Amino acid sequence: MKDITAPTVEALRDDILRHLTYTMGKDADHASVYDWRMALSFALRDRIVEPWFAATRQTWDQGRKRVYYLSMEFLIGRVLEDAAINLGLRATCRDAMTSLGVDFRAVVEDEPDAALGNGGLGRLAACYMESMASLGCAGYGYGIRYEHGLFRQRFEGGRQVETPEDWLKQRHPWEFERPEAAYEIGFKGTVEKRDGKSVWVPGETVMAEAFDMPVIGWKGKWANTLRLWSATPTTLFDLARFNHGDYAAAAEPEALARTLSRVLYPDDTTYQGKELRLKQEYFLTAAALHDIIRRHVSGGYALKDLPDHVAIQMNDTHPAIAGPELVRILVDLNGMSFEDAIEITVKCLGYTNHTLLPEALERWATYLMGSVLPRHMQIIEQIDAWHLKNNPARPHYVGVVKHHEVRMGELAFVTAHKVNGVSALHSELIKQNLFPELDKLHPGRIINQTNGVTPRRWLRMANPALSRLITETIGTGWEADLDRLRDLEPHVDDPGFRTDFAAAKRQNKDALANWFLETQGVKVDPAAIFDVQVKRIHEYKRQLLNILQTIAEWHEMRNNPQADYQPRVKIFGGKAAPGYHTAKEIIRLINDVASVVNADPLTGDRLKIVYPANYNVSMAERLIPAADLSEQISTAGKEASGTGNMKFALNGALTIGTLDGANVEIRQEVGAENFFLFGLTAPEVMERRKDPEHARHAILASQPLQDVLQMIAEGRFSPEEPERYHGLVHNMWHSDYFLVASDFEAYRSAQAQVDRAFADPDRWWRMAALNTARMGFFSSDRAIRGYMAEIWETESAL
Ligand code: 26V
Repeated sequence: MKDITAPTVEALRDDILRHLTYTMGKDADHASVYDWRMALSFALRDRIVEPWFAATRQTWDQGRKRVYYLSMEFLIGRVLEDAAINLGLRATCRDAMTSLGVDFRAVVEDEPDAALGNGGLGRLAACYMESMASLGCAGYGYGIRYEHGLFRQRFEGGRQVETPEDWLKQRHPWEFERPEAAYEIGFKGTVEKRDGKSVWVPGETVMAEAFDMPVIGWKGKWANTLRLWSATPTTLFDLARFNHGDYAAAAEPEALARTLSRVLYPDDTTYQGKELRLKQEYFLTAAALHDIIRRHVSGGYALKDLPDHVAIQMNDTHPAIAGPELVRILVDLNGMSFEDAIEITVKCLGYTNHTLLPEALERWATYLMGSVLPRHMQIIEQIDAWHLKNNPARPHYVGVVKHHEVRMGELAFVTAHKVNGVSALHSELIKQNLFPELDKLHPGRIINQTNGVTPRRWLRMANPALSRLITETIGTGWEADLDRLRDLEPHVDDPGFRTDFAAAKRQNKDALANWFLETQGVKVDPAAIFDVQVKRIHEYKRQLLNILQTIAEWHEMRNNPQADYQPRVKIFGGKAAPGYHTAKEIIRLINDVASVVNADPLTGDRLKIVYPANYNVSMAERLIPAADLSEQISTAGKEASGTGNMKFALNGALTIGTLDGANVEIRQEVGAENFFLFGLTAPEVMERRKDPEHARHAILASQPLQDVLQMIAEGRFSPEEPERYHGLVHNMWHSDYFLVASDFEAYRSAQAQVDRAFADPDRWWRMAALNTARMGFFSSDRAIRGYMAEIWETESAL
């Protein structure tokens, strides 16, 4: 085993050359970066297969309980370097490539991101897969192998333009096709009664075909599987129609099926009752459940013992049809009683809620559910009735089916034994605001599991400079035991350590500044504060607050050029949902302001704005290690947790933020004195909204904000179309639901505190290093241990 996971540079080089020759059919003289990447990926992949088989074998032999993580999104990003890191082979890979005359970084960066997710929810699923593998938690991820991941973003005249993403145009070397693992999935049709039993006769069917990706844990001690389903037609071709010359119609069954796994829905803002989305959700869930049951039965176990062997986690409500589907499998296909089936179902299922935004909560019209999944609609009614019968105190307005809609949150709640929020604040708000009645009927069912991020990818891989310093200072082992970062604490009083810490940050900032120059054509001062806000563009995340404050700062610099300003680079990144008009206006405003500010000789290097297009996992890996300041400024009560906030603080950025999501816990951990807090709290937000004139009052109380809004309204940043932002400005005065105006002055003074702290390097680098030292809690290993103990009732195999 040892020589498999720890080859010499020469041995790895031989493997690479062998794959280049025999897998890629290329000789070294004519190989492209792509060929080298494939050859290296296959050479590395060979070394994952053994531990992967070993883990699978051990799980079977020991009859281990398996965890199944069902998610419509897995935002994996690149795989090659992460695999190399976890196998302990990054340096070996680099040296092997160098010895072949190939630039390792160029090879790594040639890999397209697997962007099978929108944002936080999908990236969390990817971090959790990595932690489960690192902890030896036997598990599978189940998702969809979208042919096209999240759209690519370009800017044209400052506006977002979307183009399709095409990660599978090239071969993805990390997947194994499994034609033998295929299931027929039905839709529509009718429900018939035969001998008193319900039989669903689908009107449409597709095949779900499996593609497996190994997920290798830290040091290669364990590996799990991410199984992604691809839709293929059950009948390939309508030969009769083809022979009649009707070629388009002949290909219809194929086109219909492939549509199912064609694209990821790019909208995580507003729920829309789209039939295709419901079909995707059922497609994933049904394929996963059939696979789970087949594995259980082939292990020789009885269906009644399912909860002893199987834990299924629903990542938000997207796979919440799992409850009805499992009941259907047990009752209709296996003759179990409904009472027994629902009991087993509840014991197996867990539900994680990721949002309180009412517009993002899934509800399906009963007519749509009844038409796409007629048998499931009956079972949903039955589950609702069963729940009411067992809970006669349930208020009349509470239920799974209400006003001709199926509420997926309520369905997930009543079919799960545990429901969890993703930060302490969020979990409290679930109890108080989202499911207060169900919480009373089922005390203890709602629990908290604060999110976490994998330190392997987000510190060790993304930030080699800081990782090296950490290892030099406290030794190895922190990657798998992040609480050990606390050992850094005594060193923050050592000026030499602080200098080294600052130097590591500077190295990352220099690299980012070069990248900005090369790719964005913007020259920035690497000594300036790198102030970063990267995340999906949403009104509640308040990128608008950030850009309005930036304008105010610029205005002040121009009016008072002598004053002592800390130079700043304001960095933005993120995509807007294609149909989210306001978010797209905010993007355009940021770009318009950047054009004006960046060209202003009066402010010059003291203020720059950079907004590189197409923010994704790989760009996050570049930006986060180079950040000084992390913007986490959502309206309190709206951000369920945030995970970017954790990645920044772990990498030694200070946070400017509201008391929202996991910011609350981050501040507790790193210390209030090492966090720039501002803004209304969640209860204050509710209170403030009761004043219908809150926006006008707040604007009138701030001269700088009035000036900023006036500049925008006059077309200062859109001279060719002065009225471009009249809608935005009007909304600020007359609605401002997300309380940008109410928090504006508090935000501005917090930014002034940032300036003062940055002007004192001793103080700043002490604070920054303390952030890194105290972020151990936010490892996804801690989070997964919590899920294992409190939801999945399973133990590590290591
Ligand atoms: C909703 C929908 C609606 C249908 C179309 C596709 C789609 C995709 C995603 C969503 C919900 C997104 C919810 C989400 O991403 N929540 C984020 O979850 C993170 C991980 O828990 C958390 O850190 C963020 O605060 C939270 O916004």
